[in-house]
Amino acid sequence: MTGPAEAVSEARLWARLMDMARIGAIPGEGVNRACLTPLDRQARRLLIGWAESIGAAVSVDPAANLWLRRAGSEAEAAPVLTGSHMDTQPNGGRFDGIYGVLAGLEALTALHESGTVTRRPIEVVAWTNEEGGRFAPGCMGSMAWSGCKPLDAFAEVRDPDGVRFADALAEHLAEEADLPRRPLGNKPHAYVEAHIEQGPRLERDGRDIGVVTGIQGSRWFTVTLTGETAHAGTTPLALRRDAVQDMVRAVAALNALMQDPADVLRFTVGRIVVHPNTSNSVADRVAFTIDLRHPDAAVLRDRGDAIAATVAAAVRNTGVAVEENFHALPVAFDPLVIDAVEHAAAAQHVSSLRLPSGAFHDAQFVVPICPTGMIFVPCRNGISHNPAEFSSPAQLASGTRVLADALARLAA
Ligand code: HGY
Ligand code: MN
Ligand code: MN
Repeated sequence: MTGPAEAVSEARLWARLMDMARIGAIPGEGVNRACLTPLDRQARRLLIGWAESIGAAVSVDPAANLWLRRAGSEAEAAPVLTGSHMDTQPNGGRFDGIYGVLAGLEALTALHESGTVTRRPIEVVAWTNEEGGRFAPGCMGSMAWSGCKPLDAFAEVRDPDGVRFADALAEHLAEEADLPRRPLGNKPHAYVEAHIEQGPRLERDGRDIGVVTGIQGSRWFTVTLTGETAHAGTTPLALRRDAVQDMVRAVAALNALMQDPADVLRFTVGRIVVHPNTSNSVADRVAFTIDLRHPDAAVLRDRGDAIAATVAAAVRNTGVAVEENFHALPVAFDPLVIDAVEHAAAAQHVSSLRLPSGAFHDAQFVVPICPTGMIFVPCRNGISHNPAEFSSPAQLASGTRVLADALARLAA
């Protein structure tokens, strides 16, 4: 009798990952599959078909989080939860997020095929909008589910085309009206999420599995500078209220604020929206994003809280508005799950390394609800949020076998 880990199929997992990678494929083997879009729904239908083929029960909650449930011998026992997200960055790769959902499905399939009965039910969740690429911030589905934020706190967030989150969600739920519903929030026994590392540690240290110890904190801001538009040819510079020039001054000042000789702090200006965005008109408005991360909550607080004053002191002649729209505190994962993952890796005779996560994940918001942890697999050169993102079939299958083993342990 094979155990669930031995029943994991590397070929089936890889084939399903490649099937998903075709939904929203972009040049360079990348994927652009935003949340709450027809592409997202096409991917979800594919997943649902596979889940139903092993008798898993499918349901959707008010935040459009998608749930696949495998029964346990004790129906009322708190389930063991795994999963990740199916949405990608606009210029994303084939593995970020979707790997954890398909690894969860593969674990359910392996449990099914090995005839393993677990006491606890096991659920796989696909969280809505983890990336925050279309609607900022990320992790809306897991924040709504965990009660970190009420779902309607996101209603008025608009995507680059001006679509309201509430409208995109309503349209999505209407398109999936045929699927059973479940309420927001439940109390799992434990949560384990499988994910590519998105960093270089495992590959550099030659380890197969990352036993994730926690996640650093993240804060997102949008800074809006408002000046006055003018003719590029006739307006003297001395009379201009140029939002682009003030953005340059503001970012230079923020670079100084965010100095860290140890290179632990992460400060990114990744999105800049300029109005009117024409070559021969002075910009009257610039909105730019700040993504600030650090493992120490105090550093995150002090540097983040200094942003508004730093920008105000740096600009010359524009109005300043700073809005914070995401604040995920650093979290430490639970020894119950860390140990289950470490023991599962040992049982699978693969090498492992304990390490923190530089990327944020939905797991960050599950921590207050139940014992939580993650499993990392190596990714080539640590590249992610990039079409070149790659993990090998063997690496992905190894992580999935450890996941199946850990889930079986926690669900016993
Ligand atoms: O941005 C992040 O850390 C995650 O990969 N979305
Ligand atoms: Mn991810
Ligand atoms: Mn990501």
